[in-house]
Amino acid sequence: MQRCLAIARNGFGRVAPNPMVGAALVRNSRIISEGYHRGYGLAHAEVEAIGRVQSRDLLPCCTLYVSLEPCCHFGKTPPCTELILASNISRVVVAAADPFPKVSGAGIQRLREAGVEVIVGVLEQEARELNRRFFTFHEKKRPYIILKWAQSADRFIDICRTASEPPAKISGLQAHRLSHKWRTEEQAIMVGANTALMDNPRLTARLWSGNNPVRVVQDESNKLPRTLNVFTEEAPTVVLNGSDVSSWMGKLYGNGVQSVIVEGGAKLLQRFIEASLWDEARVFTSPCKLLRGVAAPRISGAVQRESNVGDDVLQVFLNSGW
Ligand code: AOF
Ligand code: ZN
Repeated sequence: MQRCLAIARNGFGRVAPNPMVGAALVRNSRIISEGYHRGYGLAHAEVEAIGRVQSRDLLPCCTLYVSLEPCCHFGKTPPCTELILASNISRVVVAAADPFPKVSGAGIQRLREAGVEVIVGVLEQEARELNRRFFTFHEKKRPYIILKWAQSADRFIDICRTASEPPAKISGLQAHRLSHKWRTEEQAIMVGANTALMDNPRLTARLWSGNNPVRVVQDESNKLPRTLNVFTEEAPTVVLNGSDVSSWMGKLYGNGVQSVIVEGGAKLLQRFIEASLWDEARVFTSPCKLLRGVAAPRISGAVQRESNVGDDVLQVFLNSGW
């Protein structure tokens, strides 16, 4: 199963909104074939693994390991359960049940009813963590929410200023680059109206190669001029008008957005924290001091990891934990 999870990761950035899935066929304690979901709309992991077996006669005495419950529905591809049954595989080991409503336990049930021995829950935590965006989206009916900001050593995220002055430079180039990489990894990026006005950000991933996320701006009073950089043609932009965090997230869910990275400002971030509507927070702390300015959001939650990124310290907080 560890191998399944490792190869599943190869699909990162290519399979969304589908999950990353890996599969392996084991005979006499050895992996004789493996495969992973390579891209949205392409064959599922089980199909790849089964299709690569040298001799189909070997299949009945194999155990199929797969990091997600085999599907039993017709989507862009036919159901994996039927291929497993047609292959006469008698034992299947699954890491985690599929939360997708059209599957959701029915794949496991279909196999069991057809006489296949199915074991569920091997490395389940790891499998759910790998596809935390997909699981959050289907189980909580909202995107996976990542909060991100950079603060000075004395916990300010900016100086007090007018829109004609540029924002304070807090973190270094490496942190900046890493945050652009993160933008390519999520489906959407969100900021508040004030940040859109004051910083006039483009919210694209210019310092990394990959897709630009959909830009989401909260603008309660519809005051944002369309000449701002968030409205350029580089990426689509969605404007959210309400004032309630959970209804914004409901809107994004309705549009199929599985993950969002929220980059400020402090007030908007604090609203997510107060509503406890966040999953991960990534905070850069720089060695510089501002002495006064806009106070950084206050967060409580376990620090999952801490590392150095150039001169900055990156802390990752988890809210619920996977
Ligand atoms: C599997 N193995 O490798 C994957 C699964 O439109 P489709 O046919 O690609 O189906 C997409 C759904 O199938 C997706 O939402 C998820 O529930 C499941 N993905 N299932 O058995 C796989 N990628
Ligand atoms: Zn499938």
